[in-house]
Amino acid sequence: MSKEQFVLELEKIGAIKFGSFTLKSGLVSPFYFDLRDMISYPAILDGVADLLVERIKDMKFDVLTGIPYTALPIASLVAAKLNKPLIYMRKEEKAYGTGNNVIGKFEKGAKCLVIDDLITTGASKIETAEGYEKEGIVIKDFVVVIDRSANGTEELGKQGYQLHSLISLEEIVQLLKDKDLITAEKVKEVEEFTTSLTKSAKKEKYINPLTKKLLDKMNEKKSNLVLSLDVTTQTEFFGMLDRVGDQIVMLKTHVDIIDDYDENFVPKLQEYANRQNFLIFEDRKFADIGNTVRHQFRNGVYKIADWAEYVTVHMVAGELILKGLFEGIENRAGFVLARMSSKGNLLNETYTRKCFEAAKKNPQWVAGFIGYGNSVEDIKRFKAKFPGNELLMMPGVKKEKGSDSMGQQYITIEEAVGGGADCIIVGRGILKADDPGMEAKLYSERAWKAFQKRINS
Ligand code: S5P
Repeated sequence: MSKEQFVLELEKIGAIKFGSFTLKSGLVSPFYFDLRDMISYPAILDGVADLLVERIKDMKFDVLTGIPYTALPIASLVAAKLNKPLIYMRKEEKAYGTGNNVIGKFEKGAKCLVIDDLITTGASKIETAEGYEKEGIVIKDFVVVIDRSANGTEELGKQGYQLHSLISLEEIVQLLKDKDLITAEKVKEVEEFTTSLTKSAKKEKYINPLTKKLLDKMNEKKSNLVLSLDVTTQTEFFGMLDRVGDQIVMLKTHVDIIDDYDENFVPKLQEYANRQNFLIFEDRKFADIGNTVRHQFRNGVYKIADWAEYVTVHMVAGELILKGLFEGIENRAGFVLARMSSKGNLLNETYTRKCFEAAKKNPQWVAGFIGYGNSVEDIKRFKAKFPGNELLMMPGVKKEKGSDSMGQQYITIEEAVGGGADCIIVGRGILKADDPGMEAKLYSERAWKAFQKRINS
């Protein structure tokens, strides 16, 4: 089957349609592609498998996969035709044990070629690659049947992947126009639609005022060190601030662990913040329904909203938690916990992606993400998926890699910042040092140097 015949067959079975379609994102698209039903037409399935074989037969790879569900049967046929082993990834991550997320036989370090039906933004491809990479499989190339993306090649390229496609949207449009299957008007509509997508993909991104405030303070103080002041008395708290406050850009508190908290605590903290020139971030990790977090933030003993400009927010209750927290108040924003540093935490890739989607929809309430990665590469990939200009705040940082006995994991200052952390959040690395003042200076200088190096490269 030729490429042209294949496109005409797809049109006949309704897998490619031109009209007016409302997408999940709310955008109205002049075309709609859905290759799911193709498997029920043996001649078409065989035809596309032959075309893919032709496209990839000279590429170097050890195993082949297809992204479930649509591309998996296609990849099976291609693998059989090429006499290559097939593997695939469970759609749901196994909740227990290690590994076994990949079905099929492969050697560690095997090079895998990934087949998919379509590409729109490239985000799900990157997620797939990360899943395989975790299992020791190397991904470099993706082959899609139809490329309908505005900038998929660039997006994958940024992550070091190469995109190959059988047919582009433009080719399909041209062919159907030549056969008088779509009108010139429709062709124009498609062109306008794709141009506007490309433009919006490149549009200047919004900066949250509190993101900017933190960036400005970092530059002013030449520090990207956030101190996590996890001590339990006011004497220890302010005693430690006397020694380290000048080195930090921001102070992270857990106000509820102070045994002798009283009405003097907040005014004193504010006086220190003014004098030592740092911002205040209460790590309250809100996680309840909107109405409850609104009270937890604004009322009660601590009245956090009165004094903490930044707070941490879990997304487990859904994105309306942001409305509950921040609606109607000025100059407050959240750091969304998109990944955690603790061993065995339940935040998986899908959850992380949902955090990004929530932030994208509510940029006025999100200053950044809390996140952790276990290597420079891992952090880079994570950071590349941030929807806008949010900052990456990274806990689990020490001078040396390691862990504690209660699940905390640590990477080094240079790995954290080199990978993409904008601020490092450090507690015990400084608090437990013989000379916390000197130690804070050392952390601050090393983190700032690594930050300058990354920004300038
Ligand atoms: O995933 C996370 C998120 C946070 S905010 N892992 C963390 O460790 N934190 C916080 O960072 C944690 O609550 C603690 O206050 C700090 C790390 O402290 P350290 O003593 O381990 O450096």
